[in-house]
Amino acid sequence: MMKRNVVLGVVAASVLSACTMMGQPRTLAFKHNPTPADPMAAGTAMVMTKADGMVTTTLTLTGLTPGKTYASHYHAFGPDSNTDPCASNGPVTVGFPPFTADASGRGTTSVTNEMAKIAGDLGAYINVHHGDALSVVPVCAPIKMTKG
Ligand SMILES: [Cu+2]
Repeated sequence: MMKRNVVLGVVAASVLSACTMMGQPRTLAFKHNPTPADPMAAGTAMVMTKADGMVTTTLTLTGLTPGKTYASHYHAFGPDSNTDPCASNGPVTVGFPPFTADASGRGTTSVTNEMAKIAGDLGAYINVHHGDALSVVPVCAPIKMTKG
């Protein structure tokens, strides 16, 4: 009986470590764009790839305008730059649910999508926009640094 419990414990531990490896998250840093909007804005995007081909991305932001609503997207590498995804002006490939910054300027949002939608140039960068003025983009997380 004692021996059987030990064996079960070893099996459980190895299953646990296999899961941890499969779901190893990748953390990307947001950088501030050359805009006076939300000068203290910063944060991370945590990208978790799952075995079923789905990807969950969670944005965690600070330094936003309290009470303001934000829109965030994955963008494809656009035509305006081949080396700076955040300046390339690419089309939206995946949208995050909008979120509103709390009283301390913090906000978070999360989306799950098929990996194929953000593979290669389709997932070049993540933008966070002012919800009421999409041309205002305080921060961007570059993902793919070179087009193609
Ligand atoms: Cu966008």
